Amino acid sequence: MQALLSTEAVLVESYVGPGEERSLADDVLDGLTRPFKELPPKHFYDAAGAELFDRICELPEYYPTRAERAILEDRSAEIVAATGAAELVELGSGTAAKTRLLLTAMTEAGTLRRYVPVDVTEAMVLECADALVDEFPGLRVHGIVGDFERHLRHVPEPDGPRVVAFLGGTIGNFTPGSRRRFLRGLAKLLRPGVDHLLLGSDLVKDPAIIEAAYDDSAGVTAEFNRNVLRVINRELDADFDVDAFEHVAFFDREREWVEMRLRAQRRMDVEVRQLGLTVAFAPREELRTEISAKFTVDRLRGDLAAAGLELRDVLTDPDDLFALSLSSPR
Ligand code: AVJ
Repeated sequence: MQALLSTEAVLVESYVGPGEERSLADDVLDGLTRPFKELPPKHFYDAAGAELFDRICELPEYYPTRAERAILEDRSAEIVAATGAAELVELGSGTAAKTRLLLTAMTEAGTLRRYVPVDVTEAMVLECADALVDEFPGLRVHGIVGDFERHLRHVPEPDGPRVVAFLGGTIGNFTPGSRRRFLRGLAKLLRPGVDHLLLGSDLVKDPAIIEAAYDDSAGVTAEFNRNVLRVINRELDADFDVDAFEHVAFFDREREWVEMRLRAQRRMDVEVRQLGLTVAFAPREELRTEISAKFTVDRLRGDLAAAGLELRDVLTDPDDLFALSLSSPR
């Protein structure tokens, strides 16, 4: 652990150090040597990828961000009243745009004490800590620079009634088994009878609406998808011809998830020099880059129950596009 900043109001600790890049190397070695090629979506988000994702959130077709914000605008006061939250722990906090709605409601209820953002991007955690202690007088921030899949044990002991927020629908990026395992890890941060999980989940709906959200007419999602190849080219000295890959997005009705893939438009041999690896692509061969699961309330309840969590409340937007759920350990 490295302490990056420590003042009266702000403490930021980092758990990502040299050697952490292994995760990309391991995922590429693992994922590109399989019979069905696959990469985990977390490597989309370098600076360019984070910017492309911000642009996605503004697209007319991409409804989840707007729908979730609408729920928070409407119901934050109710969430705070139901939980008595004094502390907000946020996983994948980013710029904390939607967080402010919750922190404001906590201020208005007179309960706000501490914000604990967890994010892999050091600059994000430092900048948002700095901004938030200015915006919310008396707030303390304990930031964790780390991967929410690996560093949850570094989240400090609770300081008052806690809400752990995992927003945006990112829970959909996990396959069903690892989703339940991850939720079990989250449940360990919560005390029965006191603390709550606030989980953002995209809902099952007309596949045409979902597919448009992941294949927008301006082509921003396609660029976001291809960006993972640029990350690999730069970080692992690879030579992907990025423009030779076509963006593919489709809703799998049986599994109730949307998949993004990159389809090779011709035969290719790609060198990943840092790994001493040559990866052959057949014409039209596809590389899966993301799954984003869509939920029914029943499925959500089942996944939470498997993690020892009981669903207390489901809040949706007027069009039933997206859900924020409140649950607590049994
Ligand atoms: C950030 C994981 C919630 O799955 O909708 C947006 C990422 N991928 N467009 C999602 C994403 C394509 C997004 N999450």
